[in-house]
Amino acid sequence: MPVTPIRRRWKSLALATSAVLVGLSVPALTASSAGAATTTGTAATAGSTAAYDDTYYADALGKSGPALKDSLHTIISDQTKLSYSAVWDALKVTDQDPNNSGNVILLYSGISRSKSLNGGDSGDWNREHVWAKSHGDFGTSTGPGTDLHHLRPEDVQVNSIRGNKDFDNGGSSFGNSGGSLTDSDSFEPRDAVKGDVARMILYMAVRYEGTDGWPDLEPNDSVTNGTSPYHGRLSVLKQWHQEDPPSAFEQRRNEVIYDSYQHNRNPFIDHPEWVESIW
Ligand SMILES: [Ca+2]
Ligand SMILES: [Ca+2]
Repeated sequence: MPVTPIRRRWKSLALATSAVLVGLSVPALTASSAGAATTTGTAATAGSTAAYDDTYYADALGKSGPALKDSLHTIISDQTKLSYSAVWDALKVTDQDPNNSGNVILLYSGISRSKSLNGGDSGDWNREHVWAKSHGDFGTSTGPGTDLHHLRPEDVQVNSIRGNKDFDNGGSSFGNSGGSLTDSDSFEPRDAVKGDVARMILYMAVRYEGTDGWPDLEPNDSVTNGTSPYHGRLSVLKQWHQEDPPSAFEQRRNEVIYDSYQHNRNPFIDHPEWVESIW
């Protein structure tokens, strides 16, 4: 039976609060992992910022492992797609600084920078592909290269330093790092976005299964993936997912993409326990 997503308004606070209680009752009862418990607590504290409606996931609820992944793939593949040029304006909304509506927050740097400084010069911010676009070589035509769920504003030079490295622990600081580290073959984001990065990579793995003209993207435990459609390191990403559960900023971002742009969701922000179920 096709699932009809319920397009709940972000600003419907009363409805949102009740949706939190209803929506989270299912994972709270069925999952016992520390991640799920943490997230339930976070969501309850955060109130309206954590709201979603589990009707969206109706076909996936109760499933696990490959069956869950397959069901989520079907659900989240029903989406609107953006052009690469449209991504600029979308990021100004999805990544707006909660404390300054004229700015965006840069993912790895943690810097708040003027929305108007989007571009390619030193001091500008540009469109970082968290799943490095060379991993599968999908470029920037409409598809995975324009999928807002893994695109984030980042300082031009920091974006270049990250390059197409896999994610792993370790390395040295650099200019505007914000606490992020890098070495010759990997990149470690600052603590506050480690889980965000993990959930973005795992979203891409479920969304892109090689069925729609794009490569089948999958996580693995390597830091030498090059142009293969893989991204590492899975064991580290899972650890980061546990250490850094979804924040209000990340949950709002998921809502904005769902409500205003792509009309699909990152399941691992809504149901953190599904990471362990699939991987
Ligand atoms: Ca985070
Ligand atoms: Ca995949």
